[in-house]
Amino acid sequence: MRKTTRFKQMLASNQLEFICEAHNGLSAKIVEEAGFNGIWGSGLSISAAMGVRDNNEASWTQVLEVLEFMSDNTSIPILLDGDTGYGNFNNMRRLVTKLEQREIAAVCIEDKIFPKTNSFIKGENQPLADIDEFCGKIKAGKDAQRDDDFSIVARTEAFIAGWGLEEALKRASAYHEAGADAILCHSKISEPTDVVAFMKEWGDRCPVVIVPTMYYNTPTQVFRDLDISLIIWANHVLRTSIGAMKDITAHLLKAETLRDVEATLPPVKEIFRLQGMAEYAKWEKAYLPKRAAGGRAILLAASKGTNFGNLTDDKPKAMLEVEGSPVIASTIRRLRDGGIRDINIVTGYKPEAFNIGTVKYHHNADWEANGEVGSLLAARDALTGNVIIGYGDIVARGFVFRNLVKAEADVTVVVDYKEPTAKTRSSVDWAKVTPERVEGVMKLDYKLTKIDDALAPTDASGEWTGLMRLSEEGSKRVAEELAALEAKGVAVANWSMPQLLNHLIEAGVEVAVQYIHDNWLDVDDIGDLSDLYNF
Ligand code: SPV
Ligand code: MG
Repeated sequence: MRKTTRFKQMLASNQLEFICEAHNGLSAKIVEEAGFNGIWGSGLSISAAMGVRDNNEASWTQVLEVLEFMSDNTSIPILLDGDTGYGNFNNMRRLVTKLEQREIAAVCIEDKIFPKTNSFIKGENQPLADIDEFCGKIKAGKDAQRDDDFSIVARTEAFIAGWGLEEALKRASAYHEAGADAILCHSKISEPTDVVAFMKEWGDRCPVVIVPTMYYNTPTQVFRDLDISLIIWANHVLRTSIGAMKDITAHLLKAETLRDVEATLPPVKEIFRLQGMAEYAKWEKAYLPKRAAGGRAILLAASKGTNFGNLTDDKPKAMLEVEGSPVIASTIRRLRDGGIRDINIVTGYKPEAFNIGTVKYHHNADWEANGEVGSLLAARDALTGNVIIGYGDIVARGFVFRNLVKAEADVTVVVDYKEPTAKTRSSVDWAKVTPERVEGVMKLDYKLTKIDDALAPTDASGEWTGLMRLSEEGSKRVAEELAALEAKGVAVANWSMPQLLNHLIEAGVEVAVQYIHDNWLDVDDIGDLSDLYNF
């Protein structure tokens, strides 16, 4: 059912209905969730929430913008407090059109002069509109509406301005005849005397709306007995929030801690719920391309490094600095560029030397005795989901990580296909890859068959860089293999990473290869460290 129709039915129903004030998208939602069947778009509250006076200081289009958020965020009808209609008959026509476009169900206009002042501020000093002029405004609004069920509530300020019952009735009759769908009879005294007197004379000519802000002590049954149609709780959400905001700010200023506060507040996830994040998540799933979840990285950085002399007296080689930045920081920066945020470092030698923020540390206490897999096991908790595993002393260019993140296989290793004679090092993880590399063809489906540092360089397909990536499935498989080996009593903690990879291959796991050429460094000695200057 349209919001206009629902509001019209509320006016017509023979039971007393209630609507509650809201002043923005959030409070409107809260009013709806509370169970109210309608919202009062209060001029006082909307202007106050903007930090301005209820004197038409906010332009009507600014009010319209707030209403749009309120309407978009709710399914119940909104009755806008349209002040005086923001001008003459012509402004009223345009207002009704714009309100209908935003699915606002109804507007209430009051018989004062633009720019108005709130009724509770020197109400008796405020001039009332000329009756005929105001009737013309009502007619113009009714003629402008396209939806037959859009309602115009005419509000008389006769009591507020001190004119009394006779004037109120005269005006209400004229407005009713001009086509108003309901009369709002406003009063500022603490007893319901004005509305009681009005209702006695008015009878059931058309629905009557009241705002009992000032005669708040009146039992609601009095209004039922009077056959009032609709009660507006006009400013109570705003006033409550003013109280809450004052309390929290005073407390925080004084306490200088959140400790006593957190448990008293709606949790942050309540904000997300009210913002409709659940609905967002549903559509994100439907429309956003599945991004390879960035996942995490585990960097094995337990070893001291044997070729750096006294440079590694107080820190491991991964923390040796080049131009003020540790070796491992360079890798972390590039991992982050590749979308990896959850970075895990396994320490061993001199763990206290690591001072890199926003990473998680794991410690391999047995780093001297066991092997690289021992370090991996120390970070076992992180071995889930998509994981890049590397060493703390391997530095590679950003594209290497960016490509690796996108790998589709469950296990992927990065192999440098440079000719094996390029550099002679003490221990090289030669990789045997199938099929044999075809020059210039990089897109082949290469698989690792073995890593073997005893392989004759000329028999190798390239050198394993020490970098690998496991998919969610891959890390699950690796964790299972490790657990199975441990269960069999295999001292798997003493294994090297190549041993683990060879074991996986033997166990039938396909290990995909991403080839690169150069663009990485294994920082093993001072020479490598100086290469990092230009890297
Ligand atoms: C409002 O809520 O802005 C109203 C009601 O117009 S009152 O403040 O009582 O005038
Ligand atoms: Mg108002």
